[in-house]
Amino acid sequence: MLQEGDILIAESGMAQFGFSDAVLPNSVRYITQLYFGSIGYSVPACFGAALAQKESGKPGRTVLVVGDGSLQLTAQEIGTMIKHGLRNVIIIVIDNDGYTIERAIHGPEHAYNDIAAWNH
Ligand SMILES: Cc1ncc(C[n+]2csc(CCOP(=O)(O)OP(=O)(O)O)c2C)c(N)n1
Ligand SMILES: [Mg+2]
Repeated sequence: MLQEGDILIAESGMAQFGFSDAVLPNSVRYITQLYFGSIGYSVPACFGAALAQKESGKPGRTVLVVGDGSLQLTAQEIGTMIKHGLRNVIIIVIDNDGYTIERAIHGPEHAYNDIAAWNH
């Protein structure tokens, strides 16, 4: 689905690992953090990227892929994107019922990996 001129942002967690060896179309820019950086970073990063993209006047979308757990830390920045009238944003939420990457690394049963279920 990605097109030339798009910006792709992947949050820490399954999104980031999933994109680590992806082949992207020409001129798609990719933003992520160091592995296991602070979750929640990607939503305000999406806001900043989409605002800069809009002000550049060039075509393209800002596409965010974010886990359901990370999204809950900084979801208010979706409101900021709406406030600024950004319509060039696509947000894909990996809704997998919590901190899946942590379950894979530290064990599947720990309750601290469970999050509140949101109706995305
Ligand atoms: C501020 C902060 N708290 C905790 C962590 C540890 N951590 C890294 S990935 C992750 C889980 C991310 O869950 P989610 O966004 O739902 O992605 P999933 O792996 O489920 O796709 C956590 C808790 C972190 N990196 N930063
Ligand atoms: Mg998750």
